[in-house]
Amino acid sequence: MRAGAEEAREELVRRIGSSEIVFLLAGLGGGTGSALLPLLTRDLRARGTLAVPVAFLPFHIELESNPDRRSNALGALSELEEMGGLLLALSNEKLRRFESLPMARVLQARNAYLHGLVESLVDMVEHPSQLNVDLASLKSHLAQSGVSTLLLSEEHISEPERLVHTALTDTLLDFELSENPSALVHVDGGSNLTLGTVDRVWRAMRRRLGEPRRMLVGTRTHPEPRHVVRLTAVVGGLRPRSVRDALVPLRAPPA
Ligand SMILES: Nc1nc2c(ncn2[C@@H]2O[C@H](COP(=O)(O)OP(=O)(O)OP(=O)(O)O)[C@@H](O)[C@H]2O)c(=O)[nH]1
Ligand SMILES: [Mg+2]
Repeated sequence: MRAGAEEAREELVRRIGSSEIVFLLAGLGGGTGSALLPLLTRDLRARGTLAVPVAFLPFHIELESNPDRRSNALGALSELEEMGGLLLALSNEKLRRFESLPMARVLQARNAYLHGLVESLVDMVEHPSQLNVDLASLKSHLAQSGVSTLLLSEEHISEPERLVHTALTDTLLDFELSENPSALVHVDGGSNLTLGTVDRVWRAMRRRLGEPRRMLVGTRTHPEPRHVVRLTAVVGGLRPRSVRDALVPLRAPPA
Protein backbone atom coordinates (compact mmCIF):
# COMPACT_ATOMS: atom_id res chain seq x y z
CA MET A 1 0.00 0.00 0.00
CA ARG A 2 2.84 2.33 0.86
CA ALA A 3 4.37 1.75 -2.61
CA GLY A 4 1.06 2.58 -4.29
CA ALA A 5 0.81 5.70 -2.17
CA GLU A 6 4.32 6.78 -3.19
CA GLU A 7 3.30 6.59 -6.82
CA ALA A 8 0.00 8.38 -6.34
CA ARG A 9 1.75 11.09 -4.36
CA GLU A 10 3.82 12.34 -7.29
CA GLU A 11 0.80 12.49 -9.54
CA LEU A 12 -1.21 14.34 -6.92
CA VAL A 13 1.51 16.88 -6.18
CA ARG A 14 1.75 17.54 -9.91
CA ARG A 15 -1.99 18.05 -10.23
CA ILE A 16 -2.17 20.35 -7.23
CA GLY A 17 0.14 22.68 -9.17
CA SER A 18 1.18 25.94 -7.63
CA SER A 19 -1.71 26.50 -5.21
CA GLU A 20 -0.67 28.44 -2.13
CA ILE A 21 -3.09 26.82 0.32
CA VAL A 22 -4.20 23.19 -0.01
CA PHE A 23 -6.61 21.31 2.25
CA LEU A 24 -6.05 17.53 2.10
CA LEU A 25 -8.97 15.42 3.29
CA ALA A 26 -8.62 11.73 4.18
CA GLY A 27 -10.50 9.19 6.27
CA LEU A 28 -7.80 7.50 8.38
CA GLY A 29 -7.79 3.82 9.29
CA GLY A 30 -7.52 2.22 5.84
CA GLY A 31 -4.33 1.90 3.83
CA THR A 32 -4.43 4.53 1.12
CA GLY A 33 -5.54 7.69 2.92
CA SER A 34 -3.50 6.95 6.06
CA ALA A 35 -0.33 6.54 3.99
CA LEU A 36 -0.93 9.42 1.62
CA LEU A 37 -2.02 12.14 4.02
CA PRO A 38 1.34 12.52 5.83
CA LEU A 39 3.33 12.03 2.61
CA LEU A 40 1.44 14.68 0.67
CA THR A 41 1.44 17.10 3.59
CA ARG A 42 5.22 16.81 3.85
CA ASP A 43 5.78 17.14 0.08
CA LEU A 44 3.60 20.20 -0.25
CA ARG A 45 5.07 21.93 2.77
CA ALA A 46 8.58 21.24 1.50
CA ARG A 47 7.83 23.40 -1.51
CA GLY A 48 6.31 26.20 0.54
CA THR A 49 2.61 25.40 0.19
CA LEU A 50 0.41 25.88 3.24
CA ALA A 51 -0.85 22.28 3.42
CA VAL A 52 -3.70 21.64 5.86
CA PRO A 53 -4.37 17.95 6.51
CA VAL A 54 -7.97 17.21 7.49
CA ALA A 55 -8.13 13.76 9.08
CA PHE A 56 -11.44 11.98 9.62
CA LEU A 57 -11.05 9.45 12.41
CA PRO A 58 -12.95 6.15 12.21
CA PHE A 59 -16.06 5.40 14.27
CA HIS A 60 -15.27 3.45 17.44
CA ILE A 61 -17.26 0.48 16.18
CA GLU A 62 -14.89 0.33 13.21
CA LEU A 63 -11.89 0.36 15.55
CA GLU A 64 -13.30 -2.34 17.76
CA SER A 65 -13.96 -4.68 14.88
CA ASN A 66 -10.59 -4.14 13.19
CA PRO A 67 -7.41 -3.39 15.21
CA ASP A 68 -5.49 -2.59 12.00
CA ARG A 69 -7.67 0.47 11.52
CA ARG A 70 -6.57 1.79 14.84
CA SER A 71 -2.87 1.32 14.18
CA ASN A 72 -3.14 2.78 10.66
CA ALA A 73 -4.91 5.84 12.00
CA LEU A 74 -2.48 6.21 14.93
CA GLY A 75 0.53 5.91 12.63
CA ALA A 76 -0.73 8.64 10.33
CA LEU A 77 -1.63 10.92 13.22
CA SER A 78 1.78 10.50 14.85
CA GLU A 79 3.50 11.49 11.63
CA LEU A 80 1.28 14.53 11.23
CA GLU A 81 1.73 15.58 14.85
CA GLU A 82 5.49 15.30 14.59
CA MET A 83 5.45 17.61 11.58
CA GLY A 84 3.58 20.33 13.50
CA GLY A 85 1.61 22.98 11.64
CA LEU A 86 -2.14 22.91 11.09
CA LEU A 87 -3.84 19.59 11.69
CA LEU A 88 -7.62 19.36 11.63
CA ALA A 89 -8.90 16.10 13.10
CA LEU A 90 -12.59 15.27 13.07
CA SER A 91 -13.77 12.08 14.76
CA ASN A 92 -16.65 10.47 13.01
CA GLU A 93 -17.60 9.42 16.55
CA LYS A 94 -18.43 13.01 17.43
CA LEU A 95 -21.28 12.84 14.95
CA ARG A 96 -23.03 10.44 17.31
CA ARG A 97 -24.33 13.40 19.25
CA PHE A 98 -26.61 13.90 16.22
CA GLU A 99 -27.52 10.23 15.97
CA SER A 100 -31.26 10.78 15.95
CA LEU A 101 -31.05 13.05 12.90
CA PRO A 102 -31.09 11.73 9.33
CA MET A 103 -27.54 10.82 8.30
CA ALA A 104 -27.63 12.85 5.11
CA ARG A 105 -28.39 15.98 7.11
CA VAL A 106 -25.61 15.29 9.61
CA LEU A 107 -23.05 14.80 6.85
CA GLN A 108 -24.28 17.91 5.08
CA ALA A 109 -23.87 19.91 8.28
CA ARG A 110 -20.36 18.58 8.75
CA ASN A 111 -19.44 19.47 5.17
CA ALA A 112 -20.82 22.96 5.65
CA TYR A 113 -18.77 23.29 8.83
CA LEU A 114 -15.59 22.26 6.98
CA HIS A 115 -16.45 24.57 4.14
CA GLY A 116 -16.72 27.39 6.67
CA LEU A 117 -13.24 26.61 8.03
CA VAL A 118 -11.69 26.58 4.57
CA GLU A 119 -13.46 29.77 3.55
CA SER A 120 -12.55 31.70 6.66
CA LEU A 121 -8.86 30.76 6.50
CA VAL A 122 -8.63 31.73 2.83
CA ASP A 123 -10.63 34.92 3.45
CA MET A 124 -8.35 35.89 6.29
CA VAL A 125 -5.15 35.77 4.26
CA GLU A 126 -6.47 36.68 0.84
CA HIS A 127 -8.05 40.08 1.44
CA PRO A 128 -5.97 42.86 2.92
CA SER A 129 -7.54 44.29 6.05
CA GLN A 130 -6.95 46.93 8.73
CA LEU A 131 -4.83 44.75 10.99
CA ASN A 132 -3.59 42.46 8.33
CA VAL A 133 -2.83 38.76 8.61
CA ASP A 134 -1.34 37.65 5.31
CA LEU A 135 -0.12 34.26 4.18
CA ALA A 136 3.46 35.03 5.21
CA SER A 137 2.49 36.06 8.75
CA LEU A 138 0.22 33.02 9.09
CA LYS A 139 3.03 30.72 7.97
CA SER A 140 5.54 32.27 10.33
CA HIS A 141 3.03 32.05 13.20
CA LEU A 142 2.46 28.36 12.40
CA ALA A 143 6.17 27.63 12.12
CA GLN A 144 6.59 28.67 15.76
CA SER A 145 3.43 27.10 17.13
CA GLY A 146 3.79 23.31 17.00
CA VAL A 147 0.55 21.47 16.23
CA SER A 148 -2.27 23.95 15.61
CA THR A 149 -5.96 23.84 14.94
CA LEU A 150 -8.35 26.20 13.21
CA LEU A 151 -11.43 27.43 15.06
CA LEU A 152 -14.38 29.44 13.90
CA SER A 153 -17.37 31.07 15.53
CA GLU A 154 -20.03 33.70 14.93
CA GLU A 155 -21.99 35.57 17.55
CA HIS A 156 -23.97 38.75 18.00
CA ILE A 157 -21.70 41.79 18.19
CA SER A 158 -22.71 42.36 21.82
CA GLU A 159 -21.15 39.02 22.89
CA PRO A 160 -17.38 39.11 22.26
CA GLU A 161 -16.58 36.79 25.19
CA ARG A 162 -19.16 34.30 23.99
CA LEU A 163 -17.50 34.35 20.56
CA VAL A 164 -14.33 32.97 22.11
CA HIS A 165 -16.18 30.44 24.24
CA THR A 166 -18.08 29.11 21.21
CA ALA A 167 -14.91 28.81 19.13
CA LEU A 168 -13.14 26.80 21.81
CA THR A 169 -16.01 24.52 22.77
CA ASP A 170 -18.60 24.17 20.04
CA THR A 171 -16.40 22.44 17.50
CA LEU A 172 -16.38 19.14 15.68
CA LEU A 173 -12.60 19.13 15.81
CA ASP A 174 -10.48 17.13 18.24
CA PHE A 175 -7.71 18.95 20.03
CA GLU A 176 -6.43 19.59 23.50
CA LEU A 177 -4.73 22.74 24.73
CA SER A 178 -1.27 22.47 26.25
CA GLU A 179 0.42 24.47 28.96
CA ASN A 180 2.08 26.53 26.27
CA PRO A 181 -0.50 27.60 23.72
CA SER A 182 -0.39 30.39 21.15
CA ALA A 183 -3.14 32.04 19.16
CA LEU A 184 -3.80 34.03 16.07
CA VAL A 185 -7.13 35.81 16.46
CA HIS A 186 -8.87 37.34 13.47
CA VAL A 187 -12.09 39.30 13.98
CA ASP A 188 -14.32 40.03 11.04
CA GLY A 189 -17.29 42.39 11.34
CA GLY A 190 -19.28 45.22 9.82
CA SER A 191 -18.60 48.96 9.71
CA ASN A 192 -19.94 49.15 13.28
CA LEU A 193 -17.17 46.90 14.68
CA THR A 194 -15.31 48.87 17.34
CA LEU A 195 -11.81 48.56 18.70
CA GLY A 196 -13.41 47.95 22.08
CA THR A 197 -15.12 44.81 20.76
CA VAL A 198 -11.91 43.51 19.18
CA ASP A 199 -10.12 44.17 22.46
CA ARG A 200 -12.72 42.16 24.40
CA VAL A 201 -12.32 39.21 22.02
CA TRP A 202 -8.56 39.40 22.39
CA ARG A 203 -8.70 39.58 26.19
CA ALA A 204 -11.20 36.72 26.42
CA MET A 205 -8.93 34.51 24.30
CA ARG A 206 -5.90 35.46 26.40
CA ARG A 207 -7.75 34.55 29.60
CA ARG A 208 -9.03 31.26 28.21
CA LEU A 209 -5.58 30.21 27.03
CA GLY A 210 -3.87 31.20 30.29
CA GLU A 211 -2.06 34.36 29.12
CA PRO A 212 -0.02 32.85 26.28
CA ARG A 213 3.20 34.58 25.36
CA ARG A 214 2.53 34.59 21.63
CA MET A 215 -0.66 36.07 20.27
CA LEU A 216 -1.32 37.79 16.96
CA VAL A 217 -4.43 39.81 16.10
CA GLY A 218 -6.07 40.74 12.82
CA THR A 219 -9.34 42.49 11.95
CA ARG A 220 -11.40 43.20 8.90
CA THR A 221 -14.50 45.36 8.58
CA HIS A 222 -16.99 45.32 5.75
CA PRO A 223 -18.54 48.52 4.35
CA GLU A 224 -22.03 47.84 5.74
CA PRO A 225 -22.97 47.47 9.44
CA ARG A 226 -23.37 43.89 10.68
CA HIS A 227 -24.98 42.45 13.79
CA VAL A 228 -22.74 39.42 13.68
CA VAL A 229 -19.00 39.19 14.26
CA ARG A 230 -16.94 36.26 13.14
CA LEU A 231 -13.84 34.90 14.83
CA THR A 232 -11.25 32.86 12.99
CA ALA A 233 -8.60 31.57 15.37
CA VAL A 234 -5.49 29.49 14.82
CA VAL A 235 -4.72 28.00 18.19
CA GLY A 236 -1.32 26.36 18.44
CA GLY A 237 0.97 24.51 20.79
CA LEU A 238 -1.61 21.78 21.25
CA ARG A 239 -0.77 18.98 23.61
CA PRO A 240 1.31 16.47 21.65
CA ARG A 241 -0.60 13.29 20.83
CA SER A 242 -3.83 14.92 21.99
CA VAL A 243 -5.71 14.05 18.85
CA ARG A 244 -5.04 10.37 19.40
CA ASP A 245 -7.22 10.41 22.50
CA ALA A 246 -10.15 10.66 20.13
CA LEU A 247 -9.30 7.15 19.02
CA VAL A 248 -9.88 5.57 22.42
CA PRO A 249 -12.65 3.02 21.90
CA LEU A 250 -15.82 3.18 23.97
CA ARG A 251 -14.88 0.04 25.87
CA ALA A 252 -11.14 0.18 26.51
CA PRO A 253 -9.44 -3.19 25.92
CA PRO A 254 -7.85 -4.77 29.02
CA ALA A 255 -4.31 -3.45 29.60
N1 LIG B 1 -16.05 11.39 7.19
C1 LIG B 1 -15.91 10.43 6.30
N2 LIG B 1 -15.23 9.37 6.68
C2 LIG B 1 -15.07 8.39 5.78
C3 LIG B 1 -15.59 8.45 4.48
N3 LIG B 1 -15.24 7.32 3.83
C4 LIG B 1 -14.52 6.61 4.70
N4 LIG B 1 -14.41 7.26 5.88
C5 LIG B 1 -13.68 6.88 7.09
O1 LIG B 1 -12.35 6.66 6.67
C6 LIG B 1 -11.89 5.42 7.13
C7 LIG B 1 -10.93 4.86 6.10
O2 LIG B 1 -11.62 4.54 4.89
P1 LIG B 1 -11.07 3.36 3.94
O3 LIG B 1 -11.87 3.30 2.72
O4 LIG B 1 -10.93 2.13 4.76
O5 LIG B 1 -9.60 3.87 3.64
P2 LIG B 1 -8.76 4.07 2.31
O6 LIG B 1 -7.89 5.22 2.56
O7 LIG B 1 -9.63 4.12 1.11
O8 LIG B 1 -7.82 2.84 2.30
P3 LIG B 1 -8.01 1.37 1.61
O9 LIG B 1 -9.46 1.22 1.29
O10 LIG B 1 -7.54 0.44 2.69
O11 LIG B 1 -7.12 1.42 0.47
C8 LIG B 1 -13.14 4.60 7.36
O12 LIG B 1 -12.92 3.72 8.43
C9 LIG B 1 -14.19 5.62 7.72
O13 LIG B 1 -14.25 5.82 9.11
C10 LIG B 1 -16.33 9.60 4.11
O14 LIG B 1 -16.83 9.76 3.00
N5 LIG B 1 -16.46 10.56 5.07
MG1 LIG C 1 -11.02 2.60 0.52
